Amino acid sequence: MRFDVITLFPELFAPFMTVGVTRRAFESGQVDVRLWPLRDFASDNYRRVDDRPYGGGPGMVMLAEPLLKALGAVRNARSEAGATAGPVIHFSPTGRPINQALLRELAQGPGATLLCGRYEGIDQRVLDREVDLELSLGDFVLSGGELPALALLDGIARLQEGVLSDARSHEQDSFEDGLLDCPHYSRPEVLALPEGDQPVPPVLLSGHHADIARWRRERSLSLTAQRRPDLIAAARAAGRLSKADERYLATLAL
Ligand code: 9D3
Repeated sequence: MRFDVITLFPELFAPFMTVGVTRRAFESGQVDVRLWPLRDFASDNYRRVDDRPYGGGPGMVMLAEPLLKALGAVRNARSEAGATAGPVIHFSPTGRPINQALLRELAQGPGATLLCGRYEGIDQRVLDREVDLELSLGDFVLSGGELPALALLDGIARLQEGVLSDARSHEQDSFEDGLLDCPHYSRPEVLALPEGDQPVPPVLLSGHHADIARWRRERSLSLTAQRRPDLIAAARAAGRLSKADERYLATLAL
């Protein structure tokens, strides 16, 4: 699949795409990322890409014309390469929150064109004419859409075939089953600390696979109930909680 990224800061992308488990997906072209520096599409001699907002107020607005030119160039390039157009996605604090279901959907499609905003936002007429989907990384304020775009690309890259060595890593991910992940431990068995020793929970050393699975499920349930009660409600509504899960949840003092 192919992603075309329109950004004022293309140099931010390579450092993320050349490290870690996702590197393979990017370098093999499984996830083919093309960068389009927005300033190259500016019309005037100053390479201007922003201006003051009509109606006044603080901050600057990204100009429609460079964005429309860049989007046109991307559309032509995708068409010439025989790539499906795919959706145009704009990253914005007013977008709908990115979640794992959306990443799974995009991971099965032809890719997308990613529009990274800076400043206060982009001219609304570009959104009205060209944008299919507005996405947010969550309810906090960033300085632009590049990190959200990288977050989306990272999440999609790790869903590609052959990226995670153990295929089952997907299924145990937080959110793949709708609950937060359980805690993990590795060597040494006892961590000696000034405040006292911290042993690994004995059940994990017991070799009793059913007991270990039940412990992990219960840790997931209690953590999710404490931190993300909304996810418990969603799992319950989707019929993803067993009778044993419900019995355990009923024992928790929340
Ligand atoms: C004063 C109103 N601000 C909205 C909270 C203006 C504003 C702040 C920051 C407009 C744009 C931005 C830049 N942010 C993004 O481009 C962005 C973003 C974010 O800030 N948080 C979460 N997800 C995203 S996706 C793009």
